[in-house]
Amino acid sequence: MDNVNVIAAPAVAGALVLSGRFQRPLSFGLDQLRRYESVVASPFDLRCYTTNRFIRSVEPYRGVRLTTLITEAGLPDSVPGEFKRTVFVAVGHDGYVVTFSWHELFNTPVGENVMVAYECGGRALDAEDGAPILFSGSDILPAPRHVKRLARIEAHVLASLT
Ligand SMILES: Nc1nc2c(c(=O)[nH]1)N[C@H]1C(S)=C(S)[C@@H](COP(=O)(O)O)O[C@H]1N2
Ligand SMILES: [Mo]
Repeated sequence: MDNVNVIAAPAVAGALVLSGRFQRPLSFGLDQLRRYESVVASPFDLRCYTTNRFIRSVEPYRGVRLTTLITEAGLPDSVPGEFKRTVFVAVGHDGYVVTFSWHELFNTPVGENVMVAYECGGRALDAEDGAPILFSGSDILPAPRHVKRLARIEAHVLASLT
C-alpha cells in the first residue's frame, strides 16, 4: 500500500512502529491504519486473567488485522523457513508486553481475530481513548492481550538454546 513510512528516523509520537526482523520496518499513524481493509470484532467482556475481575463490557471494535500489518512489513526471510520461528512482541506505550507466535497468527484461527483497533461501537478512538488498541478476540480472558496505546510490534527470530 502507498503512504506507509519506511523508518529512517525515530517515529512520530502516537505512531505504531513495526521493528526488528521485518524486511521493511514500518510506522503507521492512526489515519494510515484506517486505510487498510478492516474487520469488526464481536462485543465482549473485558476480564483480567490474574484476578478474573470483570472490568467492563466493550462494544465491537473495528480495526486492521495484525497479520495485514506484518505482511506489509514483510516476514523475516534471510534463512529459508525462518519466518516460522518468529515471535511477535507487542509493546504498549508504558512498556507493557505481550507475545504472539507466527503459527498462532498465521496458522491458527486465533490470528484471524487479532486486530489493531481504531474504532469502537462505530465511534473513532484517539490516543486519549487508548488507540491504537491491540485486541486478541479469541482469547479466553481478553484483558492481557488487550493492549492500550500499542506502540510497537517487534519481530524476533528464535533459535534453539542448545
Ligand atoms: N498498555 C497497557 N495495556 C494493558 C495493561 C497495561 O498494563 N498496559 N494491562 C492489561 C491488563 S493485565 C488488564 S487487567 C487491563 C486493565 O484494563 P483497565 O486499565 O481498563 O482497567 O488492561 C490490559 N492492557
Ligand atoms: Mo490483568
